[in-house]
Amino acid sequence: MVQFLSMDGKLHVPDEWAQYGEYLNRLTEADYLKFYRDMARIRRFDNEATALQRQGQLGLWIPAIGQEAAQIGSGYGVGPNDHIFPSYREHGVALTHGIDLMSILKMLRGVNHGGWNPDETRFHLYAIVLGSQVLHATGYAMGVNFDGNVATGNPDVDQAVITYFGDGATAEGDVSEGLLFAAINKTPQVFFCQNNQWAISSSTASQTTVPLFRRGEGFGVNGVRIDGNDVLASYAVTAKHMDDARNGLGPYFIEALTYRIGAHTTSDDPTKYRSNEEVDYWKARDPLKRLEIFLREQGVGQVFFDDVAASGDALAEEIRLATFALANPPFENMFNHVYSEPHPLIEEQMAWLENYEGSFEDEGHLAHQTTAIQVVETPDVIQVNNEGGAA
Ligand SMILES: Cc1ncc(C[n+]2csc(CCOP(=O)(O)OP(=O)(O)O)c2C)c(N)n1
Repeated sequence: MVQFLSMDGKLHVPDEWAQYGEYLNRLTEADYLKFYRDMARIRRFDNEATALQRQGQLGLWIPAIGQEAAQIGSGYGVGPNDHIFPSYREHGVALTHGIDLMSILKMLRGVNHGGWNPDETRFHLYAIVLGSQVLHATGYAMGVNFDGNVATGNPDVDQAVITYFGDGATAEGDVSEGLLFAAINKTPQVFFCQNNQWAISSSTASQTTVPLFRRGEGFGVNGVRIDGNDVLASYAVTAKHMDDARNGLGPYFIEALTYRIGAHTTSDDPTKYRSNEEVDYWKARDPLKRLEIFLREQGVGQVFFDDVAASGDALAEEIRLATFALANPPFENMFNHVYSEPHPLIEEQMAWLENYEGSFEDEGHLAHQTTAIQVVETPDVIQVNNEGGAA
C-alpha cells in the first residue's frame, strides 16, 4: 500500500514507491496548505449540509467525512485538460474543480439536476446509478483516443479521464465492462475506487474475495492500493497515472483504502450494521489530523489553523443563508423535460396538478414550501411546521 504520511504525521518515501514520491517534488508549501484548507473546508460544508437536511432544508445528504484525503489529493492530481466522472459522494473532488458547492445542495434539495456545465468544468454530473459513470468515462476516454488527443507531447492537447466509484460499485457489471473496454482500447484513463469499506450495509468482504486494486488484472488493467487517508499518496499516485494515461500508457486502477466515518446517507443508521470499535479505529486514522500534525511539525502556526476554522464557519453561514433563500422552481419544470415533444399523459398529469394547486385558497400548496421551515418546540414534542405559521 502506498503511504507517504504515516498516522502520526511523519513523511517518508519508501524506495519501492520512489516513482510516486517524485511527484511530491512538484508541491510547494502553498500546495500543502491548500490541501489542508480544502479538506477542512469540505468537512465543514459536509457537516453543515447534514444539519440542513435535519432541519428539513434538503431532501437528503450524502456525507463524505473521512474521505477528504482521497478526494482532495486525487482531485488535485487531475490535469487542466482532463475529465472527471464522479459518483454521488465526490464533493471534495468537486471543490478542487471549482464547482459551486451550492449547486450540489440545490440538487439534494431537488431544485436542480446538478446545475454545472460538464463541458466547461470538465467535472461531469453526479451519477446515482452505481457504476454507470464508469461506462460514461470509458466511452469518453475512447473518444479522446479517436480524436488523437493522447501522447502527442503537446500539453494543451493531451487529455486523460478519471472516474470515481465505490467498493460496492465494483460488483456492478458496468464497472467490469468499463475495465474491459478500457483495456482493449488502451484508453487514457484512471479508475479511482474509494474503498470506504461499506456499500450501505454490505461490507467489502461481501463484494470481493481479492483486494480491489487487483480487480482490473483479469481485464488487463493493473492497479495499486494507496492509503486513502494520506492526501500526499492520493495526490502523487493519481498525478502519476493521469500523466501516464495522457502519455499513451493506457488505463490504471487505484484503490484508495479509506473509511466512511458517517452514515451512507442521512437516511441510513450505520449503528445497525457496524461496531463503535470499528468506527473509533478509523477515527484515529483521520486524514485531517495526520496532515495537521505534519504541518505543525513543519512550523505552520496556530494562526493558520484558526483562519481555516473561521473561514469554514463563514462558508457554513453563507450556504445556510443561501439555502434558506432558495425558491422552488415552477412546478411545470418537472414535466417539461420528460419528453422532447408534447405527450398527452404528461399534459393530463400537469393539468391535474395545476387544478390541485388551484384548489388552495392562496397562491398554492407548493408555494408554501418556499417559506423557511419553522421548528416550534413544546415541552414534550418538536413539531415541524411546513405551513409558515404556528403549529
Ligand atoms: C445500479 C444500482 N444498484 C443499486 C443502487 C442502490 N445503491 C445506492 S448507493 C449503494 C451502495 C454503494 O456503495 P459503494 O459503491 O461502495 O459506494 P459508497 O456509497 O460507499 O460511496 C447502493 C446499493 C443504485 N444506486 N444503483
